[in-house]
Amino acid sequence: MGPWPNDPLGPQARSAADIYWIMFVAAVIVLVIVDGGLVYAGLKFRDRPGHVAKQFHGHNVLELLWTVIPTFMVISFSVLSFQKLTVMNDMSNPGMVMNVQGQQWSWTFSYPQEDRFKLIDNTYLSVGEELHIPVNTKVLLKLSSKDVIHSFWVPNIGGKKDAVPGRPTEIWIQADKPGTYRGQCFEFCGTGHADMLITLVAHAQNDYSTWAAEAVKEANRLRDPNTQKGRELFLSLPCVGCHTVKGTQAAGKVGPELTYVASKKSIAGGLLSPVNEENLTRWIKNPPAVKPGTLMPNLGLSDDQIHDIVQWLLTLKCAQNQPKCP
Ligand code: HEC
Ligand SMILES: [Cu+2]
Repeated sequence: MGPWPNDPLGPQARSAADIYWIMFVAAVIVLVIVDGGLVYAGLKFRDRPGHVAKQFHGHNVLELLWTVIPTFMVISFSVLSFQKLTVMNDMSNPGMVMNVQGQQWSWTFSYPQEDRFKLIDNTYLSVGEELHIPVNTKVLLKLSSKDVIHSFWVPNIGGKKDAVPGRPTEIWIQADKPGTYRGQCFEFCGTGHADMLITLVAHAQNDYSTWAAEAVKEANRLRDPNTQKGRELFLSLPCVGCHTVKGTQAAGKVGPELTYVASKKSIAGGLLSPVNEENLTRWIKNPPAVKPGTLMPNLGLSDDQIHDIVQWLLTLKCAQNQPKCP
């Protein structure tokens, strides 16, 4: 099912869904009794030829019942709500703590200052677009905002909290099973509000460190001086005469555009897939050997040069949710 609060996939959402269903069922029962009684009374006691409507004043038992029962119901709902709220607002003993910042119009997720998230420039992993958590772990999110009020909400996982500039707020989330959950900023925050999406990815406990290692490698690639060397090399070679990379002076039209090459499913017209270090290296090393007759020549680069160029090409990714991704 889609992002829908009544399909709870975590304890936080379940608390809210439980109370929703209890109140919904109670409301339906009240509706049936009250409207049923009304219709019944209207039909049975109505004024009609041969029948004079009964005249009476007050009915102690009935009045007592319809005062006591609703009072009891409202009190029970309050107690129930407070009970659930205590669980939902219980920030104690998180398995992991993260900082989440909202800005017009995206979220930035900063991972804990632990070795597994440490980058080569001694900062810690911090990424936009996707929030990755391990399953069955209580994750505390410290929310903040750079500009206006935003609101963090992943319906299936539950909990909804505003991110307010200058006033830190907290929320905890937990996912029952691995998967990708969609969310959305829930506070109108300007023209880009509708596109301020959240992708929450829950990993099985043992997959989480694999993901973390991969994400750290990815982030390090952007910080690696060799990647910069690869970019300069690419721009100094005939590559630019044949390929376009937006944001650089490479504007060639002979070969495919490489602006988001690392986000493509395949390269060389589908011959090489996925787009990873191995396949890019194989291609650039000797294109005609991979695809005889291709218009891209073997440029006779050294392994080091190819390595640096490939490291840079791997950073040419399309941010998720961007409209013009391949
Ligand atoms: C003479 C023009 C030419 C030059 C120079 C050239 N390429 Fe290419 N390149 C092409 C063409 C044409 C293709 C499409 C090949 C095919 O699918 O048959 C291609 C494909 C690619 C691809 C795969 C892209 C995709 O989406 O399929 C990559 C990556 C690539 N080139 C990188 C480079 C790099 C890096 C250099 C410089 C070291 C370079 N190219 C130099 C023409 C060129
Ligand atoms: Cu927002």
